[in-house]
Amino acid sequence: MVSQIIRRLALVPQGGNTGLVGGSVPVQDEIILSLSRMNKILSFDPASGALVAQAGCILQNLDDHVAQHNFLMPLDLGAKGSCQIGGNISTNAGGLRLLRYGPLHGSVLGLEVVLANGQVLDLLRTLRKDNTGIHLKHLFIGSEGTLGVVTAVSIQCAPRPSSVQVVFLGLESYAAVTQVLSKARKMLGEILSAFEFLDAECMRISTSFGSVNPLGSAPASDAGSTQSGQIFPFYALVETHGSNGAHDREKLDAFLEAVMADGEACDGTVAENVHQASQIWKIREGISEALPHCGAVYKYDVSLPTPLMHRLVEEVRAQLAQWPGALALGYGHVGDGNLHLNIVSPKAYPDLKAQIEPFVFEWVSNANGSISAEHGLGQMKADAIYHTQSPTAVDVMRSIKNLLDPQHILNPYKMLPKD
Ligand code: FAD
Ligand code: 2HG
Ligand code: ZN
Repeated sequence: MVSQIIRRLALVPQGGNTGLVGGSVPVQDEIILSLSRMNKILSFDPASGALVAQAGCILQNLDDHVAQHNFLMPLDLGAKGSCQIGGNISTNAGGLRLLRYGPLHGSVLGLEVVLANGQVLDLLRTLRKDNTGIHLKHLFIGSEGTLGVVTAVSIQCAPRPSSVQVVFLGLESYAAVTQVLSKARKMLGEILSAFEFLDAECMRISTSFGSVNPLGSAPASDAGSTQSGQIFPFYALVETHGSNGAHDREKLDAFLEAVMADGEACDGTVAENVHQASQIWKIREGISEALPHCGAVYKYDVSLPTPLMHRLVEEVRAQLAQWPGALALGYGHVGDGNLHLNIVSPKAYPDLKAQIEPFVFEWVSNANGSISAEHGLGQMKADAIYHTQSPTAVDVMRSIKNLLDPQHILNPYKMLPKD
């Protein structure tokens, strides 16, 4: 670190390199600082659920560790087998169960961070409550390695649910998705742990590359089949986490009866075992990995008022006719108002991005949404920050950057726009 200050060598902190906005990839000649060998679990307190670990620990390994004590990591995402907890914190990753366990700003108890001047900022406490001054840890959650290198983390884990139920529903319209969401919130209440949606295009692509549609003609256990049977315009994946199987199932059955009786869901299936539950999750989690098989992929990760989420996909779709083969598809964390709009195209059209991207960003901005809900800005979206943040807010961000990293050696060219 000291020689870096003298020589002003820039570096890019890199975790699992699963980020989707190029944050962990050098732009010029920056040195990659891999955290992979900082992979030790330092402590776990089964009384409080506080886990302390080095930043390079893989999320799945941490979850496996706390599972031995009947606890669960408070975040989960499709990249859990490779992403690292330091990367999760630096991107403020959202994921599949934010609806239930909240954002990392709530569950991170403390951090150890190496600053640009080489000092170690030790904030690695395990206290739930600590109002002694400014909460500095929050500066590093979601700042994408631009303010410091996270080297260790203390995080509040949640009790592992003894009862997990997973339901998959076929729906006729996006309006039905939002109606089913409100019913799930009301009728499942405290046990609701995830509410995800996908449209028909996502289902087609996910089932073409290994996932099986449990509402199609192929049996749910027939892994690897590409037979998807009837495709509904929309699907919802609803999950509950609870502590009493009989009670949770009763609530779930009442919810299913209501959504069927009111005509909001056309068809549905409840996972009867862990294998079926993971087959259903595979359809949802497999979308992102299936997309590159279709050719070029353009990714947008936006926050929008829930009722508007799929309208954006439809408006983008209407504009794609000029690029043969290009398709827009929508899915995501509808329970958090987070849409993943992806455009896939058999070949990369240079003008597609140039024309569609400003349209998407303006649309989101006019709807008071965010142009990056959970993936961050990295190098791909940094210049779009003004669609969501005011010039004053960006100025304050720059001042913080200049204070903590006056030489701009930590992940330069990322997150903040060019001057
Ligand atoms: P990297 O990609 O290595 O780095 C990401 C950023 O964090 C970079 O700017 C990097 O410089 C910085 N960084 C990494 N480690 C440190 C550190 N120790 N200190 C300081 N800075 C650091 N994201 C979601 O939010 N929700 C999802 O549901 C989700 N699902 C995904 C599914 C798939 C299949 C894939 C491929 C990605 C998904 N992502 C998701 C995106 C990605 O997995 C997350 O952003 C993840 O948190 C990145 O972790 P990482 O360790 O791979 O970080
Ligand atoms: C997900 O929720 C991830 O699956 C990835 O955030 C989203 O690839 C994407 O667009
Ligand atoms: Zn996501």
